[in-house]
Amino acid sequence: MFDRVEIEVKAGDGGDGVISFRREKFVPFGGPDGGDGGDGGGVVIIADPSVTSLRIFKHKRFYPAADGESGKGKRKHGKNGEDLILNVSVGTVVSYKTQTGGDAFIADLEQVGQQVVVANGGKGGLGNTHFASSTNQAPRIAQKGEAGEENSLILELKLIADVGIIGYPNVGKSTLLAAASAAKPKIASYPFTTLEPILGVVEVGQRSFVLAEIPGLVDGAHFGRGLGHDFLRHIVRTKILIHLIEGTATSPGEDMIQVNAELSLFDSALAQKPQLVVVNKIDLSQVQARLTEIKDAFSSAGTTVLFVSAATGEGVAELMAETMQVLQSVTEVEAGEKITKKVFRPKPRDVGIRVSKEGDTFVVVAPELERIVARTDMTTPVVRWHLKRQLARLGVGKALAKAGVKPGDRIRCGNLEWEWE
Ligand SMILES: Nc1nc2c(ncn2[C@@H]2O[C@H](COP(=O)(O)OP(=O)(O)O)[C@@H](O)[C@H]2O)c(=O)[nH]1
Ligand SMILES: [Mg+2]
Repeated sequence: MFDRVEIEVKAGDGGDGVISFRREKFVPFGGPDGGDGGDGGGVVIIADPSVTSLRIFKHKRFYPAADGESGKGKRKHGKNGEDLILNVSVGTVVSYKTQTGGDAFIADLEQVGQQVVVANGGKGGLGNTHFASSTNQAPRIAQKGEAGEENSLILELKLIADVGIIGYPNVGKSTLLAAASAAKPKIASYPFTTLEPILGVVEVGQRSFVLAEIPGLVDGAHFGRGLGHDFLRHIVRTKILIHLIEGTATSPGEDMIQVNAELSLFDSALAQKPQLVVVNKIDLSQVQARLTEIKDAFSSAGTTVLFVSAATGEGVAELMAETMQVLQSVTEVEAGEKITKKVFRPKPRDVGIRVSKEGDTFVVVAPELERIVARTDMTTPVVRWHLKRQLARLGVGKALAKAGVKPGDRIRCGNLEWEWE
């Protein structure tokens, strides 16, 4: 089970703006016509119901989106880089991996089609057309494209039940869950089991689904006590049910009808989910003796019934293969109904500016600013002017003032050094 992976994403860099001048036969000095660079593509993660695990992300770690193209002469804008879309399972929790090794929550992709931007593409640089002024009609400057964001991400698949096991107490729900998966539910220790859903992952060939025991629905345990939010969420999500029946019951068919009646009293939507009806405990001789009788009773009621022994494991693999098939057909129908809901970043990332002093130089640590300056040519005044605005926007000026910077002092940020003015 690959339920947690770490990947690196990088949004595309913005294309550079260009320096170019119009060349026309009879015009001696054409004006500037350098186009802007295209924006880099972003990296977007989207919840896709056809992705059943995060397994594919194990094979590759680095996911870069396309860069923007450089601008061209004749004011031609460079092509924007395409977004890189990563499809993940519904129920994937996306977090940033922080520098200190912790993780910072970004989004919980709970619904089909839900998406989140995990790295923003760099803006394309401006071509020299933007820098013409009355005093400089032939500007020889253009902006470089901005670098795309780079992030380390953690993708975690929060298990959500696909299949629920229902049935009266003691029919063997916990035992079946334990037999089919690696889950370790408590067996027969509590009359009302626990109200926390117990989940297990069932692997069938290359595919898998999440199986949950749904306790307490039909034995009245929900009355008065209320079911936890988590529990209800699983019940709602469950796509199909395994209805487990006690093989030693006086009338197994009657039991099924009773449980379904109680189920619809509890939640009519749940009662309408497709069911696989399964008789348990066929290892017991008294059950063996009446297999045909049980089968006939169910089939005259219009229901096909399967037989297993959760205790010995007999018929369990076949039941799980059957469950997988039914689940797939149900999921395919659902995937047809597209729900799209956008999620945006819950809060802007911490700009986190710190100023320290190394000798006479003030060192500014500001990740966002470092990203901006990484590709900036500081020798031109316009670029310096842009940088100043960014410094103000990010509050770097304030931080420096607090640190006691004076005009003429050296400032360093990333690979860039300049004089405070
Ligand atoms: N003989 C036999 N006993 C079983 C089988 N499955 C479960 N049991 C027993 O039935 C009792 C109730 O099982 P449990 O899984 O806790 O039922 P739950 O209340 O539906 O979760 C336990 O004593 C189990 O050992 C089975 O296939 N054969
Ligand atoms: Mg149980």
